[in-house]
Amino acid sequence: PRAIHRLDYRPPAFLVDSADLHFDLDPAATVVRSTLVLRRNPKAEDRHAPLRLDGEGLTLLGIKVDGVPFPKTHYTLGEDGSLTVPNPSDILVLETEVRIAPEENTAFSGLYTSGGNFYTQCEAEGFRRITFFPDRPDVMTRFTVAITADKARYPVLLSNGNPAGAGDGEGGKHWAKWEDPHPKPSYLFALVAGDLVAVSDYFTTKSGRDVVLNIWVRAGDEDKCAYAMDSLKRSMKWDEEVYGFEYDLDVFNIAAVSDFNMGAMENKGLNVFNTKFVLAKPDTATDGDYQGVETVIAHEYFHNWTGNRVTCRDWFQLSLKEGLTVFRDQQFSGDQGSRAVKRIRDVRGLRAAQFPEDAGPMAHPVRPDSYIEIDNFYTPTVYQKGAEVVRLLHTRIGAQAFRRGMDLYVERHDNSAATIEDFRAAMQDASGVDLSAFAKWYEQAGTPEVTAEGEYDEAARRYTLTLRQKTPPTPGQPEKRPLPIPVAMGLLDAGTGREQPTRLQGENEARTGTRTLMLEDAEARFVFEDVPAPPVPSLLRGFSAPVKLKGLPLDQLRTLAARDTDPFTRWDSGQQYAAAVMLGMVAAHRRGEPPGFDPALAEAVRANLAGADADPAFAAEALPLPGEGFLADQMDLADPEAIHLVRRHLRRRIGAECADALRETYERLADTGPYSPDGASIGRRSLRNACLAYLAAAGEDGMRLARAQFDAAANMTDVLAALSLLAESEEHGPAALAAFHARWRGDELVVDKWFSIQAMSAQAGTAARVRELQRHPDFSLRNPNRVRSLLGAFASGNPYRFHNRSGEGYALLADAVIALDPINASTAARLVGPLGLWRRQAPPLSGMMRRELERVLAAPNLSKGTYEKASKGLA
Ligand code: HT7
Ligand code: ZN
Repeated sequence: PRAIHRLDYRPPAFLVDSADLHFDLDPAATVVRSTLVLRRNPKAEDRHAPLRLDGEGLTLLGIKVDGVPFPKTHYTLGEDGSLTVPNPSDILVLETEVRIAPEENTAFSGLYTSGGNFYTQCEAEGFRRITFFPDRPDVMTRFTVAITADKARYPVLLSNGNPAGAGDGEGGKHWAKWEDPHPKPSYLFALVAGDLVAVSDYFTTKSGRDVVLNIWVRAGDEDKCAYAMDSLKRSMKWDEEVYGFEYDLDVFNIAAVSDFNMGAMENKGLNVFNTKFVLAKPDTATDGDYQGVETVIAHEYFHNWTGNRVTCRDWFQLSLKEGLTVFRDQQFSGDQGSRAVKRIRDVRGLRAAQFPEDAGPMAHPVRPDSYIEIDNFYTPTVYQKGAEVVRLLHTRIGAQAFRRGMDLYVERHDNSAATIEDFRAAMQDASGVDLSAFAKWYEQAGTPEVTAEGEYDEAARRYTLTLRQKTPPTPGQPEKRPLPIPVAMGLLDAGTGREQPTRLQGENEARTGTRTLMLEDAEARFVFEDVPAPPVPSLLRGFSAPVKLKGLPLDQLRTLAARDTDPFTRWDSGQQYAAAVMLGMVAAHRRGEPPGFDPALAEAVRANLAGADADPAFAAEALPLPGEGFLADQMDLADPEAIHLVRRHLRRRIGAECADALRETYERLADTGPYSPDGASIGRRSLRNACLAYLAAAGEDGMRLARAQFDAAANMTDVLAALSLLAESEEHGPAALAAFHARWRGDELVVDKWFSIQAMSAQAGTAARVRELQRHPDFSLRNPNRVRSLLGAFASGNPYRFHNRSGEGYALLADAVIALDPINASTAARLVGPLGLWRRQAPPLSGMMRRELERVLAAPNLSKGTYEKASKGLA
């Protein structure tokens, strides 16, 4: 397969002023008639270029140009499915009629059926599977859509924009027309049709317009839409208040579908959502699910301005809309509850997914330079690191200038397709700050490592902080340049732990609170004056840059964990301290020595519980030990087994040593009132379940507590927290899992949880169980949620058992990828990822992983996406 390169971008030869589409829906044979008004692009480089329209798997039934049938000799159909007119006139009206088979579309890209209804997914390149079109984001077109379908089977007919008429036709059919007044790229096209019901509400915009809000679901799911609707209304209000962005259509539709490759899609006026991110009620959805609904609803809504009104020039600019929109949804969620806890969770996610990607074979810059399959670049780097880079700009120029920059960006690029440079230029022009050095953050892959070294001169009362940065090489980028790194910081007094005012050499006055140092070169020295005693530096407050901060001594980490004024650094220092201790224990375990125990870890748990009432949500973040993945990332070569055993040993020991305090907190936080997904209630449940996890690790008393919670809990958060603990017990696990399945077998999203819990079990037979579960009547390779819940959870969420010495975990994943690739290549390509990280394991595991990857690569007719992941993994 051929790679596409960023620098090969050329403006499109033709633009499409309008597209009139007509759909005659039928699962086996849908007919799509399209009328495109095309005109040569005045900005095109070649004034005589042919007209080329993308197409894939389309059966051409008819073609006319300017109303006249177009002879076969005047156009060609390419092997890739495209249609080329070698000698077009400069302005033409092209009519095509094609046939497609939505019910055979198992890739869920283009028009497909799910549960008897029709849905589309066009980002990134799905529209070409619906009709012939220049399917690239810089071609922005006004669309009108007419849909005809059997009225009894498909009573609801939806598309983008505003409704523009509906009526009955012949033979039991009916029709509906939709007009979208806003020009948009084809990837934002959407159509949904079927037997759906709406949960409706309305929102009055700041200029006083009423917008109808509908969430379309299958009958029976109406009672699970309230939180999505509430989140949508809060998002609409927030975007008006914080960015001045008002919604621009009369109606905002959301349709939920259970077969979907990703989380959701921001199609103009008709968002399509994975049911996982819409449906929530207390007895079926966990707190995490509620938070997921809020975030994804907000994210897709925010795309209306950052992505839809201003879109991307080409797919290399993907982070222009995704990084910016993730930044916006993070800001929104932070504003809904505790900013600090939200930040901790976001950083935890970044470290769990993006840092390993940046250190692996698929490492790429936030703005990639080339790709084989663009679907492979919807990555944590483009999304989460992209959001961090937007945050860097925000930190550098401040909130007010950032807002002015956003205004300018939209003013300059509304209704057009922009680049990452355009965004940076708007921020620069609005702030007057030279941001050119920040371009490197978009261009350079890899996670920078920052080390700090402090030196105190008692006689001069001077403290010198030296910061150094280094980014390890990544594939295709052996040499790295220094990046501009804002380091938000403060100084604590080492003795009292109190925050000190800071005065840098050359400054007239001392400052109180957090200040930001800019590390712009490989090394920088910062000299602080009037420092009365050796300080403890508190660095990277709020996680002010997406870097790894290394080398703080253990005693300083302990002081920071106990005393820092910045909640992020307080949390992070506790985690870093525990990680350092645990890695020491892992090394001891590998030498065959007994594990030992650092009493400071138990003290930290007790101190945390003693102060938990002030902020239970924060305490819940600080209580658990660092995860197995985080620990593995700190090692030159991971040792998943040793890490797991050390972590288990410590959990048991802390659970036993702190049993009284844990039990007391557990009892005190018992839920009394009705379920509520607000931040404080989530924090309390989360802390209580963290206590339960330690108690269950310590022994049978805790397990009995978990069993009692499992039996009595009235919300899914508490039921699932208990079940995940019981599943580790040979005595309680089988009965609890069977009871859970019997109770929830009719609810797809809950059955997903049942699969995941088993896939993430540390029990010895887990790999065999995962194989067996693939034959369970409820399992299907055709449903992406189910694939992710079983196979994704096993390979990414259970390092201990995935890296089982037998190699059976690797083999089962490779088998699944090979079986899934012909059905749904995009999901298969995502699934293969963990095998590509074989260099992080020691022999013989690394060799076994590599061989499985080779087996995937040797599979006949491999899709280009899976080929790209497997071949880059082996390179
Ligand atoms: N912009 C959306 C991306 C997306 C997608 C990409 C490839 C294949 C299927 C897909 N479904 C949705 C989602 C978002 O980031 O908002
Ligand atoms: Zn997005």
